[in-house]
Amino acid sequence: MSIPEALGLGENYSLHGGNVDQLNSVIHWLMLVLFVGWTTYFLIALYKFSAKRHPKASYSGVKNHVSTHLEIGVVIVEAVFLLGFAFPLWAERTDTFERVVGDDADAPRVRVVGQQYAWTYHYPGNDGVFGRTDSALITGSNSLGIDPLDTNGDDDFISTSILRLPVGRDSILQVTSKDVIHNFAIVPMRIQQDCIPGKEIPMWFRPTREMETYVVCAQLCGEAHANMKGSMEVISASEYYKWATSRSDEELAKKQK
Ligand SMILES: [Cu+2]
Repeated sequence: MSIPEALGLGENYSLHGGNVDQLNSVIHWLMLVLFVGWTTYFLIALYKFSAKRHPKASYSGVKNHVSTHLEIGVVIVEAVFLLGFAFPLWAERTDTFERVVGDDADAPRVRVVGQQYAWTYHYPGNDGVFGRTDSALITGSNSLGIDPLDTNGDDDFISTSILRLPVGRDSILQVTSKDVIHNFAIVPMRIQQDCIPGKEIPMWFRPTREMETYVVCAQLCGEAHANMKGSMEVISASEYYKWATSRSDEELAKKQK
């Protein structure tokens, strides 16, 4: 059984997810080695230095430096994992999204807005540009505060029930929140990101297979946090663009009435 299986992560459905699983596995094996090592040391110490064998305590203690060297070794190995592997792996998921847009101007982009206790998805529509949003413009009928005066927003559409993305394309999610800190997590895609009010944080990934799954909130955000689940669907690119175009046309027709 592999480590991701043992952790109940399920199958990976994203292009980069193999690297996340690999790092996760290596870290867990390292922790197992440390756990067994320190437990063994603890048991030996209990036996060797018991009150029965040494009724009088030694005040000079251990003279050699083996444990110091061991600890420095562990710190170095952990620093290499963190700085050499974990940071670059994550930077690739967030900091390089502009390169994705540069390579593929049509790359699907979705604003993901968290609020207690639901997710709303804001698609930029056919023009690929999000309309300006302002929390001061939020009303019952304009839940994301899209500025009606900004023409970029005329063809924007919103999905409250489901996040749809095309298979085999790099998709960029821009994650934010309307109230408290949430965390948008898609476990089969091996990706997640904190949603912070006032900030829009990008993350991107490429789904490799068509699938239906769910997204969750991975940051305790209030009493109904556990209900903060949403559906997600990865569909063929042609189906996706057909859906997105028709939703966008609908919105535009509504505004031109
Ligand atoms: Cu939450």
